[in-house]
Amino acid sequence: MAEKEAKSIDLATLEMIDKAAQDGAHVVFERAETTRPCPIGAEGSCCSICAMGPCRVMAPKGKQETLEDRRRRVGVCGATPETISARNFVRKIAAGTASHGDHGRVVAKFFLAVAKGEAPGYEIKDEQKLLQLALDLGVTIGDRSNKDIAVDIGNLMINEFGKQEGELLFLRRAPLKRQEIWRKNGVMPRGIDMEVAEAMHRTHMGTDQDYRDLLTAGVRTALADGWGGSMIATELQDIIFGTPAPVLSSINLGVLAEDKVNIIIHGHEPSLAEMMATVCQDPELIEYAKTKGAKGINLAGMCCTANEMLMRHGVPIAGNFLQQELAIVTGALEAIVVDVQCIMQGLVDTASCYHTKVITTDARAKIQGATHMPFEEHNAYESAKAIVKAAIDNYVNRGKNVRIPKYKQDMIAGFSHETINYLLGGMFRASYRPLNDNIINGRIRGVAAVVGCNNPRTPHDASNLIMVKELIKNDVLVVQTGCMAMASGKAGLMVPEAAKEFAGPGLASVCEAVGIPPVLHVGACIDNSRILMSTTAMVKDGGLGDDISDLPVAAAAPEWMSEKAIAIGQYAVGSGVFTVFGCNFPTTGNKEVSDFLFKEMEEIFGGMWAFEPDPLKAAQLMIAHIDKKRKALGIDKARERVLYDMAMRRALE
Ligand code: SF4
Ligand code: MSK
Repeated sequence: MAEKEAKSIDLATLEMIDKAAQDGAHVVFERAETTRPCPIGAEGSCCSICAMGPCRVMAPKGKQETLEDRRRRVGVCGATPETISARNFVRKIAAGTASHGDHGRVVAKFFLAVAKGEAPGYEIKDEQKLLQLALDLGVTIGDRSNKDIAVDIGNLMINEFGKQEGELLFLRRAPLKRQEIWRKNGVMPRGIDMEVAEAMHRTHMGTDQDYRDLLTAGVRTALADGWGGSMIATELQDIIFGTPAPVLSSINLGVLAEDKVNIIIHGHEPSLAEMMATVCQDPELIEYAKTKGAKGINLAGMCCTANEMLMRHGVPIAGNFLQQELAIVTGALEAIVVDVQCIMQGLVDTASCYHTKVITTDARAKIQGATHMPFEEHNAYESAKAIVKAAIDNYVNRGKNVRIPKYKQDMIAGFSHETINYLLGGMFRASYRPLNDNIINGRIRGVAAVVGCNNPRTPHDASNLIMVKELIKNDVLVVQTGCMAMASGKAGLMVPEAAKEFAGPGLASVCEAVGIPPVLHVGACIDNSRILMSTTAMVKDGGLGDDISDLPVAAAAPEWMSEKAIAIGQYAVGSGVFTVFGCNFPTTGNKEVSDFLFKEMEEIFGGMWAFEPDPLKAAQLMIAHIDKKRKALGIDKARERVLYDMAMRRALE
């Protein structure tokens, strides 16, 4: 059992790992055992960017290095371990920024098509947000039609990708002090694509070879993700698909249905998934499913496409990143329909043991052995219908080897920045004032963002659970995105009752008064941009300093694995947030580079990285940072006073 628990704390996952072994199906948990990480690459000490290498520049373990040895510990070109480590780190940032940016670009083009009426079946759903965005961007409203306003916004947003000079438009949303810090340090991103291209150029053999300069430039690249590509994707998706509001749903492999055609949507970009949700309600297709012996069609999600569909429509979630192959192992999945990012190629091999069809839909993400059924936005309904029909046709191939774990858990999601505003302040005076007040009076100690992926190098979902429970127990309100949000959802932390059971008395009293869980689901990975907006709103509402770095907030990615996570971490730190990563860290082989990230960045940007694989210790680091900020704001005493509040005493009793 102990060996099993080292893989996951999720019972549905453990049950399916066993079934996979019985069925002879290969899954990620097994591959993580047979394919061990390369220790040189893991610590960032390998360079493979030119054909004179790869060059390995690890420090000798356990012995003092002579100056001469240190001089010789360089790549063939003479690149120092610092340059190699920083280059590797910045390349991850560039890849992450490119991924979120490319997502944002596709959304911006799609938005423009919707605005022009060239994407039948889609429309502008959130007109209020459209007008708010027009105001933010300086787009004339007057008596113009929403369509004309949206066309202007679409063009402005597309322009953000190819812009050659100036500053990204959303950067002006940040607190003024933050903008000054960015300008002073020359890290205001100009155009999103340009920042990615420049990062790739800087890290090419023989270009930027000063690790501090590389890592500082990496901030500019990353800001082009958080305040650029990701924010564009979030904002425009909200306008065309609807801004999330609280919604009840359920999560884990138990959401799959024994007697229906099961379809999972997996990946990150929601345009197709939105149409899939509509098509699965089509009476003609439901009838068609019945002709094949099924009772209906059951749509569920995986990874961030799931988060998008959960947040806006309450579509249930089958699981997070490490569960994608296990959904196939149930034997009850007719099709797994994928778009981009975080899709394991292993799906195809797992599917070869069952009847599941792996269907790719995006021209940028095909998989050998999968069926490609392109999603055409101009013909969206028919594209989605063809995919759903293929899944229905596959129902008759479902074998007898079916076992759906019984585990599923209720959860509430849909906590967009706007929703939090309304919930706290009310419809007519939406604001973060009540949150700020509760932080100042000490009922809420601070706010922590716990985000990111799963990683089979650490027990699935375990670090998240330990960290989040420790935070809320200490009155820290937790906001989550990505696969970590799903881990908390599965563990029952995203229902209002969790406040009473798991939160400290101060946080619990606020959650009970507002009717929210102590752990808020904010969305997909790109929706970390919502957290940037929330922190900005906290600054602007007053009483907590004049910059994001003054706030009693912290961030973490305890089970990260993706390059996107590094980009997110760097833009969080570059925005002034203390950010702890667990599992492993890609610069541990180099003290100078790690010192820059873990220490020097705080002096420059007010935020810094930390690496702590023990989730309990990591949570305590976050709490200590929050307390440090409370002290600097002079509100640490307020927290002591609250311990003597009668309501708090009653709660304690
Ligand atoms: Fe080696 Fe330098 Fe080439 Fe990197 S760039 S592989 S360190 S020779
Ligand atoms: S899906 S990036 S595994 S959070 Fe966004 Fe999950 Fe990480 Fe992919």
